[in-house]
Amino acid sequence: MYSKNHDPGAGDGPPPSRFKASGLRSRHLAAHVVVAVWVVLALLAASTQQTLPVARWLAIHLFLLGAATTAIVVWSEHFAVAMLHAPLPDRRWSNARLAGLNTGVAGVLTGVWADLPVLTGAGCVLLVTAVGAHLGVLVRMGRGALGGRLAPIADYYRAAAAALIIGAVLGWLLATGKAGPGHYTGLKLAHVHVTLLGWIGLPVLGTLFMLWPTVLGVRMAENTTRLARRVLALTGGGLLTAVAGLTAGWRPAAVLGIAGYTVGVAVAAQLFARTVRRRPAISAAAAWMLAAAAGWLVVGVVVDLVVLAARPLGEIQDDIGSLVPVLLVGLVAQVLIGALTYLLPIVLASGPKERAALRAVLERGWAPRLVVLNLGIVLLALPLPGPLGTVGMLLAGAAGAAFLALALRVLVRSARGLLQDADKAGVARRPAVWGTAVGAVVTVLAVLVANSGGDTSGGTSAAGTAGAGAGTTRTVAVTLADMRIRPARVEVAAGTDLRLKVTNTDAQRHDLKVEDGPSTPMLAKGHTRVLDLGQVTEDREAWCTLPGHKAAGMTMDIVVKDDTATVSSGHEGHPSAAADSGGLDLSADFSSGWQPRTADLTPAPGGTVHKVELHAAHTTVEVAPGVKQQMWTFGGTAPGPTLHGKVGDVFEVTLVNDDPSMGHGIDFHAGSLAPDRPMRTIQPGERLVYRFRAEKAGAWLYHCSTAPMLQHMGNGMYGAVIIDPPGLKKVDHEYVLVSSELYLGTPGSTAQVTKMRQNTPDAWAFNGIANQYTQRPLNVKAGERARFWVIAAGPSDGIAFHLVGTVFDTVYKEGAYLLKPDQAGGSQVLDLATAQGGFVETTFPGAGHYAFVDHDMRHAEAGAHGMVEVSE
Ligand SMILES: [Cu+2]
Repeated sequence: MYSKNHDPGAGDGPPPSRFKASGLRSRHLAAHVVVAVWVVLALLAASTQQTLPVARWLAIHLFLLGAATTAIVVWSEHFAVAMLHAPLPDRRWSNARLAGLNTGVAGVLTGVWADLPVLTGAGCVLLVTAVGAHLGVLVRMGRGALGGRLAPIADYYRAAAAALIIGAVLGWLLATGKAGPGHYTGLKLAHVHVTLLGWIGLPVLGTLFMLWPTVLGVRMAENTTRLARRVLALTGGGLLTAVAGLTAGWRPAAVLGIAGYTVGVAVAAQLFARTVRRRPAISAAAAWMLAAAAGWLVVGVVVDLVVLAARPLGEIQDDIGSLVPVLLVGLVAQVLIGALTYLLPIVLASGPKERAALRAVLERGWAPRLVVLNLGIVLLALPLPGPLGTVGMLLAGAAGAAFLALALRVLVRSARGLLQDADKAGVARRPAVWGTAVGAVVTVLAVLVANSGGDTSGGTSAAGTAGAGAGTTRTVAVTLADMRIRPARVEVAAGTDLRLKVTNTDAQRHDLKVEDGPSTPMLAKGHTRVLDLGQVTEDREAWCTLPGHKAAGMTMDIVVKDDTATVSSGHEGHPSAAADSGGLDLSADFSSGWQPRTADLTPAPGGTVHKVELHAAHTTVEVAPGVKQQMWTFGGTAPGPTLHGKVGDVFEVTLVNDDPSMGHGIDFHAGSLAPDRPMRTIQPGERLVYRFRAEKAGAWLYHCSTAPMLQHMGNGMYGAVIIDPPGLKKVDHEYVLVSSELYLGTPGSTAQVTKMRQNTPDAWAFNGIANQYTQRPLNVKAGERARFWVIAAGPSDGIAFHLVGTVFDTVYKEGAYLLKPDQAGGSQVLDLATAQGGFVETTFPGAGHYAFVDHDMRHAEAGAHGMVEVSE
């Protein structure tokens, strides 16, 4: 079929085969050398996966964006010419497109590797421009061409080019963090699907309609044209639906789209199966490899469909991610190897004799290679323990390297032929080229082998999480999830030996790299590694190295503070150093961007059943001006969210333990039930449903039910449940103030626990933050009526709530009114023992600044202080 085309670059007279033209041959040769170089680089990157986290990304993109894209652009243009019976496009422009494409790819890869977003963007623009031009050529080719029964196949290449453009734009959004953490998951899934199933899958599928019968040496089935059109409608349309659905985060559309794609692949596979005849194929090696590749495509899309259908998008990233190597090796690498085994001899040979010789080289040992490759893929695909996965990678890598060696040999042989054609002097360059090729392959294998055993050494760094008793060692628990590193900021005194206990609680993999310091390997969900930073003397940054994750906000600041007052409490073994609150400057400014916690009571939601999900976790909070402290939280805040309802309402609280390091439970004072099951401690990752009916009105405490409760409550695990008494009148303002003590320092450290036991808090607080309403007062107007719900969360101290300059005309304490407005007396203080609650009401007589305090002055002067600013 190739000889049908007239080649304007072929010189005088129609050549017997246009590939004989040395210009075209050398062009294809050059293109394949470029492909081979990308593959070698990809193998090198893959072999360093354990040591360089970005290497996995780099390996995949070197292979798909470098090698596969170059091959697809070269071959799709080539096949489109053949199938449309179109004239060859201008060679110089073809070369320019290819050069632009490769430069763009190099720019994107270097940009991500070196973290240069501008370069990534420029590379992306160049890449999209080159592929756009390629698409333009394919479209124009269709217009002027005679067409043929294979013409629909060119549509696959057009659709594929469009898919790469979409994929590149999505990839750019991801790599530069423009996607933002909220859309990251959906965009990433869309990117993976549009590139793998669109850019790679569609041209492979389209080409197989023609290549499969050609390789088998049989006539094409009669209905191929019709079926090819139908398959493209199913796969292309399905993919578009799926990508739109994934981008929008709407799973049903994604499932529907991939179902369409799967049906399309099944229709094509059925046609290919029917094409098989009982006669020897022209190249049995190529035929088997293509068949195996098509098989992996079927496996890939079916698994993808099942995963998409079964689980929410946020949870499947890792599952889809593990499909990538399978499709990469099983489909793409195998199709490349199969197609090249058949096509390279046709392209490169100048006659039937040479073609047979080249084919013999490429098919050498093909059956064992096929078995080894696919065995490797099976090991990679199955969820097997680490060493077997490594074996799979080694097997697949060995099979790939073996073909690469054979292909290089053929290319070198052909290049030598070209050189001899061009320059009759015929300097034999074989030894030099061979030496380089063998060197590259040996290097790859050596690095692969070296890395396969290196995995065990990583385990040692996970040992020893305790501070070893050294006075200045501090271990900070760090979690990676939702495109965030928590805490986002760690403050230490200069010279502290800092250890980060890094846990990934996310469905997708992350790592943590410390500037000029150590980094964790890729951590799967639930995996933990300890990073020992040694003595920290200057500020450093840490981040997740996965492309796009840092830009999307996965960063952490390690800040060295000389101010020992707020920090030394974090040290083990110095309980007295900062035990008094004298070190806190409560009149200092809060950090810029700090927001007070609202004191407004949110109106009770409608309905009588309130469903709430509370996540137990660690959160770093600015608990006093300029003082950040790791808190143990319900729902990310301390106090946790306030629940509000009326008598008879049912609360269905789902507690989820997101804390990777310890168990938590919950106890709602507002309900009465047997504590045994609902108040039990749940372990990291577990959840429990706590259902209670609020039979009685009141201001109730809830808190963690796990021992030691002093620590769990003292570190922030408490909150309020407000159940309105029947007939409660509406007022102008309704506030909730939960009072508590603050204990600074590493949660759970000896120093902090000692302060809790001795009841020597660093500060007292309303709603978790010392003096927050002193600096950001509550605002009311003169004459307005306000209700203050107060709960004493402790863990140890009660409160004497007083509002300077007012008299309470209403006092409701522990389930009953002590005072109502129609009574003659007034009230000055709402006294609450630890865990009690109630409310008071008052009206503000005129404009001014009314402080509210815990009238225990030790507490008021150390943070239990706020302000109501009354305006006219
Ligand atoms: Cu707890």
